Amino acid sequence: MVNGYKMPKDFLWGGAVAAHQLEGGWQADGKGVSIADVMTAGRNGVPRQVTDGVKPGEIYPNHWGNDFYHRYPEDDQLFEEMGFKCFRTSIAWTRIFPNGDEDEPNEAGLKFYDDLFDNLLAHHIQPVITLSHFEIPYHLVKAYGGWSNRKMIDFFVHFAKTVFKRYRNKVKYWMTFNEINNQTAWKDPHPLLQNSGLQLGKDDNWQQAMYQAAHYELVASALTVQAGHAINPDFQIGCMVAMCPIYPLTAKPEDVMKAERAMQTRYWYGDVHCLGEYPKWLPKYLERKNIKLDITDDDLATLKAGTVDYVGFSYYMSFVTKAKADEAPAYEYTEPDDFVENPYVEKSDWGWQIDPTGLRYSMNWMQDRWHLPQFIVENGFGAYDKKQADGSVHDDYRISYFRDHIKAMEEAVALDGVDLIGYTPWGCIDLVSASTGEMAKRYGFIYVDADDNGKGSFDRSKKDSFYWYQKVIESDGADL
Ligand code: BGP
Repeated sequence: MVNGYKMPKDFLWGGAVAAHQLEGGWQADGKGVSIADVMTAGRNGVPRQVTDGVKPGEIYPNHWGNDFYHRYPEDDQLFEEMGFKCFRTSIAWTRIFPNGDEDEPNEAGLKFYDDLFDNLLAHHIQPVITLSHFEIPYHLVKAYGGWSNRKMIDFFVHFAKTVFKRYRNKVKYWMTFNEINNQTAWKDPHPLLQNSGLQLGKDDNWQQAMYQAAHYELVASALTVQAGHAINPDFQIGCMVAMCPIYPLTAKPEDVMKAERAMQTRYWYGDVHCLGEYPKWLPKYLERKNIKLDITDDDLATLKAGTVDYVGFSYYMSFVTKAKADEAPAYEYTEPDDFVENPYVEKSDWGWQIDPTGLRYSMNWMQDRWHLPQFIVENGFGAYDKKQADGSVHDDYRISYFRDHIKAMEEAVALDGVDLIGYTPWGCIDLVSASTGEMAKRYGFIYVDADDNGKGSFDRSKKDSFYWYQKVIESDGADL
């Protein structure tokens, strides 16, 4: 029914990346050490680890990324050739404040983003900026315990105000914390703890620590939204939620209740960001778990006054859960313990369940719950690509993933009335994987000749999906 549907002319087609996964130049021009710089590569079943400083003999893939720091003029050119209207990246906090707690910013770091944004704009591409994408200054982790400390709010807001003022005429769309909700449901150790910089010991009450960190991040986000609007009333400042809808495995009422609790556990962050308040079930849950949080009345007023302008979200897959035998009446959801496989969908080589309908379902769910415009700021297919001698890559699997998801996105807009700002596929140019630290898990339309150990020419070449996406943008999404 929606075949040939055209998205509006001002729809923001583009691509997405994050500073630490592609820039490299980890010590360039006065940059400080971020938590991403002390994250090892995950190898042979061993997950990525945060080491106490940079250790000789370890592999730290974020030190080189795909060398975007030095090669962005060539990359921006390729993005323009694909027809990008926008490019989502993040600002590495440690380029601006190397330790995170300084008063004065590092001018060379600010200049790097000035040059990058100017170059993008010269190519008719508007930057879309995430303030915190899985990296905080490592000094803040060591000296303050990361987001376990209320002081982080001031450091973050100071960073945000600094870049808001500097780029007030270059950037309109901002996001505060990348995938903020990928914290509370996951057990330690998990690489996404990079966001919060928590370093938990085995005996720590990880839920206590994560809910507290989440609260401080949400307060920081709300203050940031208010500060941004004061600096430029035209700013659009969003949240960024990792959206993986969770289905019940069966129609058994206990499974349905479990899935509802799972959705609450993963998406209450969105309630705070968009509605300005904690959902009613959460204090009850914290009380049962004996979790006591430092939340002041001022904090609650801040959350109410700092709601976001739009919902930015990533969508890769859906999850499924089912009730355990003794589940009722508490129903508690933890990842990955409560995952079960969906018998109806295919999976990627990394076990990510492929579910385009889940994207449309999610967009409807968020629209009904949060009543805000949406921006799909990540979506994509990680795969092992094979480069041919002439540099080409025949990635029909990626094209088919995108075709199905863009179709579902267009159905949500055309048939369900979702107000959608844009679509920026993840890793539009190959970069380092956040979860595994591999280069081999590739998402790009543009191939980068580098391996997991940072060896290779780093030359760029166009995959088949490059030409396909070019055609999609050119036809406003009609020609899939
Ligand atoms: C999201 C992150 C990105 C990104 C992507 C793909 O969780 O926001 O940073 O990397 O997922 O994940 P991965 O790189 O682990 O395949």
